[in-house]
Amino acid sequence: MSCIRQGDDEACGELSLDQLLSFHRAMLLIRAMEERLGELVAAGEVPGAVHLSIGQEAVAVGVCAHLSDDDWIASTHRGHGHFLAKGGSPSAMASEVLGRASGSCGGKGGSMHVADIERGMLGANGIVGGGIGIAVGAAWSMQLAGNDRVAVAFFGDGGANQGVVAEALNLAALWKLPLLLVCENNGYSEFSRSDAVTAGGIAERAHPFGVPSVRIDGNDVVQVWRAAREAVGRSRRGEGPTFIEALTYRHRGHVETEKSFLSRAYRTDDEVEQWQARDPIPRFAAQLAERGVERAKLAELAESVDAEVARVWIDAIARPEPDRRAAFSQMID
Ligand SMILES: Cc1ncc(C[n+]2csc(CCOP(=O)(O)OP(=O)(O)O)c2C)c(N)n1
Ligand SMILES: [Mg+2]
Repeated sequence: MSCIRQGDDEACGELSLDQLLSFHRAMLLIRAMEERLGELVAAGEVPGAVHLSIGQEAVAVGVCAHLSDDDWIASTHRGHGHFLAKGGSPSAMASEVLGRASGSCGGKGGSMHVADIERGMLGANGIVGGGIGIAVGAAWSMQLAGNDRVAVAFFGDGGANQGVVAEALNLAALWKLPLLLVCENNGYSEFSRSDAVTAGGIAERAHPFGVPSVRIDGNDVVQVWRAAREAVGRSRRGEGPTFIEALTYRHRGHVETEKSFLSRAYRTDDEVEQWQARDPIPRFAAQLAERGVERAKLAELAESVDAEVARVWIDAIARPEPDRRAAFSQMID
């Protein structure tokens, strides 16, 4: 955050004011979409389990800022942020989550399967670690095609314990695949603390394979952007994979309905409050304000995002469900 000047739209050092504001807008969009989604879940309007990424927006935004529609990402069960940061349509996501025919997968997938092939979003995934092998395959296909595209696998600290991570590191290192492994370490795997189920450091797991790795503050969008810039650059130059461990926190439960079946709390109010104080969005807004962006401009941005999001959900709710026969049709020929 060394160089932001109001009115200066040229790249100033690393990032232009326009880019910085676009990061802020993208994080606000994810936050507002998921906050409304949480309300709809509570109102019983949403079929299937819903995992919100509120608090983790900076990782999706900082990484995807480097990607075009031609690059691929594979996501997790907590995938709305990845979908939106990759350019997926908020309307198509809202419809999908509500099981409407206008959804990005025709309403067949729901929250855990939001996908948009045109935008290079290979899908959220209900299988923990399931996106990792898919991203390796995507990276290999791009290497075979001889282009400079990259693939990103997002996964959690729980996902980091799946065997496929070692397999991915091995193959990607050996074949120098254009792959980013991005572990969103939010400290929990469902209701288990990471330190109760995970041995040693996660970023360090890349070392034996000779894969460069870095542990970063995943609640600082510029820090994420910088780490991803280096990793994406390396992959585009044909220098192989990078492993990023981004430390972050989910403000909400593992799954929206968890209070209805959990008998006791698995994290303290104190801990949640401490992380809320490091919320990536107000933190970034404060950095922007410090460097001269008027608070009124930031408020205007937030209001316009809120208005857009309200319209998106109202429209999606009014959309029809799929025809029953669509259950037997394929999405991709
Ligand atoms: C292969 C597999 N094992 C177990 C589960 C059940 N499960 C769903 S989410 C989850 C926790 C995942 O934790 P993490 O990877 O840290 O992601 P987070 O929920 O924290 O974003 C588990 C164990 C599953 N969906 N798939
Ligand atoms: Mg986790």
